[in-house]
Amino acid sequence: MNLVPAPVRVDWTGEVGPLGGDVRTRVDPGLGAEAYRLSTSALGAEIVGGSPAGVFWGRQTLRQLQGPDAFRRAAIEPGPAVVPYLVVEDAPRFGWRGFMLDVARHFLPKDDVLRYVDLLAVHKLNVLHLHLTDDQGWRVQIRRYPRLTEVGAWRRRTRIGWGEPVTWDERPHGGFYTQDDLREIVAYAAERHVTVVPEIDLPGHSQAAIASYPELGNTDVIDTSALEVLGDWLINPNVLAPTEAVLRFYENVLDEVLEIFPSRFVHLGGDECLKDQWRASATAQARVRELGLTGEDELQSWIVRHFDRFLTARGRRLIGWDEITQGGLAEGAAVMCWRWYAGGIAAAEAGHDVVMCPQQEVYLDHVQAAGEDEPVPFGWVHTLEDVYRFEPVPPRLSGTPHAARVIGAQANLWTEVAENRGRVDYQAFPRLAALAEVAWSRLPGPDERDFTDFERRMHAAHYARLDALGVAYRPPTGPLPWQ
Ligand code: TNX
Repeated sequence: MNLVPAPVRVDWTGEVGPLGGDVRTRVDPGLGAEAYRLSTSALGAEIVGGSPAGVFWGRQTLRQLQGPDAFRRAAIEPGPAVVPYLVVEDAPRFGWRGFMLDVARHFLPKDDVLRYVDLLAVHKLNVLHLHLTDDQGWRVQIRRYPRLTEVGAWRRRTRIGWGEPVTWDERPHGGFYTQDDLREIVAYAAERHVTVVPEIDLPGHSQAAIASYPELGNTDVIDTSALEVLGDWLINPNVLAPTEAVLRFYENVLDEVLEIFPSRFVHLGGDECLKDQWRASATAQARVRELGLTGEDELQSWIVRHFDRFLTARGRRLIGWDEITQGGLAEGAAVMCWRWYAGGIAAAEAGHDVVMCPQQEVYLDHVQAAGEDEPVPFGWVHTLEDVYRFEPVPPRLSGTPHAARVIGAQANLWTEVAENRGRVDYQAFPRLAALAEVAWSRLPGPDERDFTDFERRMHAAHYARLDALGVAYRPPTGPLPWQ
């Protein structure tokens, strides 16, 4: 079979023929929520799903059986596709099969985001995590605070890549999504059983917000009115002030964000918050004393706990990068583990849900081959094979009751060096296909995984599907599309 993701069970009659007239679908709640059973014959296809999502994933498999041309926007061959006559019974391993797209470092127009929803759905990935705010840009319209996009969505210049010496693209860059744009993305994704999880990063990675509203920063330490939306990368010392006024501001922001995004999980960042300004700030230090905290880590934790309660009271759940475990993890929070596995393991053992996306394994902004021919030499080498051998449940959790706390796997694509759709495609594919199979299928352990078979299926079918979809992936051989 040439399926990506690989099915749990396939009974093939050995016959191949035209797919008969109709595709009948029905929901049987007796199956797992996202599970499906697909049967094809000369009489047509039947898809039984445990839910509408299950039916939808069954449709994706049927499309795979129909051949690469089924992935074009319009049919180029008349008549019914030839398919194998078979029964597939399939169900996902994880409920969270995610892809994070950083639209803050480089803005991607709405159409490109919608196209990514389609690409996720083809791969049976069901979470699009949108990194909407960072030092370099604020991309979501907030009616109450218009300067967040009037000022915060634009920067004067941009560092080119990660190279030294630093060079600049002197053209302004920016853009944002209106609330209606985002509602459209959410609705389009929902039709494809993809949940859009918004990320509002705080208290670090907030310079675009501070440049828009200087009172959000540590005004007793630096002149925040002089800050601009950042054009450089790296970790930034300009973080939010830990004051009640800043909490209120972000509550108001979140009120509007929750109206747009129905997703149960809301991502509040929490990564790479440098605490130097808090150390130097009399206001922050007074807050540490007043709350009886041991230091700045607990101050961050206090902010996270505040928003954990805020979101819980509204029927939502907070998820954040694994730094939110520092200083004590908020009661209801889930952890997105990016710095190796330790933070995720500790959180799972303490009973918190965890999504695994370690930068050592699945950071798609990192290069995908050693040598000279990658466009920007950034990060560790993660080949297609490396991503295929990514195991979201680490050995220490495997076989224990805590393993169930790992609710999913995700690949992250930061866009410092992926400045347009072509570059995003190149970084994402084909590695996202490997991640999709890891997140969907119950594969053997990393060392026993049959990468040769995966590669064979890529060559036999999946590269042709990506071609039909117009994805500018990194080809296994030949000239590279970025050149
Ligand atoms: C770390 S991963 C970051 C991002 C960068 C990325 C580059 C994470 C939570 N923070 O801000 O873009 O490294 O790989």
